[in-house]
Amino acid sequence: MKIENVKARQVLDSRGNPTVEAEISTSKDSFRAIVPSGASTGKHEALEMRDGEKAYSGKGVLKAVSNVNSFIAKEINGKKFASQKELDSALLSLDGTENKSKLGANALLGVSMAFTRALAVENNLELFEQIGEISKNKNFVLPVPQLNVLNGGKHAGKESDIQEHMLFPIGFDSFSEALQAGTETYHLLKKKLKAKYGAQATLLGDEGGFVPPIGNVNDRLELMLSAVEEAGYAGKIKIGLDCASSEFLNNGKYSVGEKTFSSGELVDFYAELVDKFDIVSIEDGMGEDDWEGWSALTKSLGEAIQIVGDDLLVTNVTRIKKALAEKSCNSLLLKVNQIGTVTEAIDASNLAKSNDWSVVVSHRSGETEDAFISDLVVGLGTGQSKFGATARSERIAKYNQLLRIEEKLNESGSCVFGGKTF
Ligand code: 2PG
Ligand code: MG
Repeated sequence: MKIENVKARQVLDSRGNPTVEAEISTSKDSFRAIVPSGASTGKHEALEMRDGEKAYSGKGVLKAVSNVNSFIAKEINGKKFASQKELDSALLSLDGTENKSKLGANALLGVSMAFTRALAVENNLELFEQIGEISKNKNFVLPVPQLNVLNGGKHAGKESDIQEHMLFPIGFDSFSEALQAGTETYHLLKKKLKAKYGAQATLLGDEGGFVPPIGNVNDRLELMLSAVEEAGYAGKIKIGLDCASSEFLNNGKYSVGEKTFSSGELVDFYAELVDKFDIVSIEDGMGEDDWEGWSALTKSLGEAIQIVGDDLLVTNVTRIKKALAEKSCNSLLLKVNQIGTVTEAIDASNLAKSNDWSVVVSHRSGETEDAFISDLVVGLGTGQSKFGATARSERIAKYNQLLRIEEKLNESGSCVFGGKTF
């Protein structure tokens, strides 16, 4: 496929921060993609290039945009690329650094995702089918949606706190039923919060979850479970946490709310929570470089629940290999912008899957209308997504695209739902 032209522009994300949109033209059409952006960013992620100048308080991305319009355009305009890998290899050698610090992972990723869209149309495929081709996966699977209904930590302006409290609707036969049950529970939770704490408690955080004034994680989980029960889904909707614990780790100590824990004490704290509540998954329970803590956590809970590595792994094959060797976790959180190209993200997913880990395809807290990750999760067939609560259009765009894909797969009689059991 020949790329006639590539260009980029600065657009805004769901927090009103600038981000990169890339656009590739081929003989068939023009194809766009927008890059997401995190807040509780892992320190080992590929570099997100920001201008650091006056505009948008330093958050402008005009340098990354200009890297697409100059360096990348010069390299790929008018050239033919036979595969995703060929294009991404060209981008990687153009950048030439380990963490994409020359051109910016945000410059590379926009072009890489727009190319996948162009390739799909060139091959007369849906985007999820094209991703299946690239990743050599033939089993398209609709994911169990992890719904982040209570926001904390950096997504809610509270640093020493668990970041995400999620509903896991696992006891259902289809994605749309799971989405409905999760959404009904989300609405019921809103009612309960309003009745108990007033309307203020139902304001939304960055990922569409509520930010109630409930300091204690036990109280929050109790409230969630009571909403699950009242909605009529006891046992069918479980609970998951993303602790994002690097954010509350200081000088080797973890502070959650009023309490301070050593690494070992934190493992015991989680074990108690798992015991008390219906928790099936803990993400970033330990800090991004606390390898010992991760191994201890997985040793203690890894047989019973999913232990997900996000900031620990940063969708990076080298870190995943280390985590496999050290038995640090049993699940990969997959974020395309942590690594910077579609090919590398797919390699990370395939490595995790081939080692019997589960894989959760994830949004960022700063998102846009681009629903690429919906096709990604189905195309990779990983069976789990983390796209936030069912509110705010940047999250809903993903859920609605999953509903369209579900309809399509149902029509062909090949719709499968749900991931590896945990
Ligand atoms: C996370 C993500 C997404 P952020 O920690 O998993 O929920 O948050 O994009 O802010 O890193
Ligand atoms: Mg996380």
